[in-house]
Amino acid sequence: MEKNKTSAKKYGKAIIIGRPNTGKSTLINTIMSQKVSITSPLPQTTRRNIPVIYKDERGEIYFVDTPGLVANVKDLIGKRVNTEASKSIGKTDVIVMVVDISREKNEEENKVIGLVRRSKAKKILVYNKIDKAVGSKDHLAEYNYLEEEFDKVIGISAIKGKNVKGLIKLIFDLIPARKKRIDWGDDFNVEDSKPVIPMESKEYVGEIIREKAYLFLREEVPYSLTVNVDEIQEKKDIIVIKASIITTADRYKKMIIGRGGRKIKEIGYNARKELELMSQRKIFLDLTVIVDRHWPERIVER
Ligand SMILES: Nc1nc2c(ncn2[C@@H]2O[C@H](COP(=O)(O)OP(=O)(O)OP(=O)(O)O)[C@@H](O)[C@H]2O)c(=O)[nH]1
Ligand SMILES: [Mg+2]
Repeated sequence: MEKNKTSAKKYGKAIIIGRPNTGKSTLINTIMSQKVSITSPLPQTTRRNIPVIYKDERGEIYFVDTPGLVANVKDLIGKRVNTEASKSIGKTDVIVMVVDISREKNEEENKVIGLVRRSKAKKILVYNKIDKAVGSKDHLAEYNYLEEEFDKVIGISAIKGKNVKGLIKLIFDLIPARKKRIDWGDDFNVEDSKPVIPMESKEYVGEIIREKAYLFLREEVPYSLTVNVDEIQEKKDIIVIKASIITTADRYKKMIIGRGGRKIKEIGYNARKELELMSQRKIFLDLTVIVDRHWPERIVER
């Protein structure tokens, strides 16, 4: 009995794509029941592909959360973000395309659909934010024409968790039954029932700080910044983290620091709180702001 069950398990890969801000990272966090990918109300929050493994009695799904595809690429970050999303599309079993039905469709969707068309993978169209857009307020009609290109269609609320279980079932249904577990590589320890955060902790801590910066800064500033964690020091009863927010100009630095240091304090306080909650440890966060006009040119491929 047990043996049969094991051989019927499914192992496959699903990538989550869509234009910026449709709720891809929120969805991945809900699926994993923990924060693995940062989210914010601003487009282009995710900057690189974030892989995670979902595991239950049915098998394993290797998910990749991708940066939202942008239509008019003007800057280096935008370019990089598009390349990241596109390169993830190869060799996947399932493509999960997330649209935000509370917003009008635009040319970014065309870019996404262009990519989807090129793939032979199974395809699921996800209508997200059904909690927000109901009845006359939604833009569902603008997306309906896409349905014929997809194997399955489902409406969900990533933030409320509505229908997310249903979506996971659809993914398992579309994953081919394989005889053997796939070796996902060294990044993952799937024997552990807890999902593994596949980032170096420095990177992950940096992402949490970046998320809080996005949250508390005015719109144009976030795109000019990146976060570098210089040091994580484990002491007996405290973890000391030294990090810098790197931005491209003095005026941004001023805005990040804020009057009397209020902004940076707010960012630091909230990042620290979240890190303490996650690690169940006391944390000292030493946050500085530096100007480096050239940081966007220096992002290296991972
Ligand atoms: N009302 C509502 N808001 C949602 C839902 N899912 C996500 N959001 C919000 O939409 C915004 C964008 O969410 P993200 O998960 O960061 O979107 P994303 O697609 O990962 O964006 P990029 O990484 O920029 O491509 C955030 O403010 C979320 O809280 C949902 O189901 N309902
Ligand atoms: Mg995202």
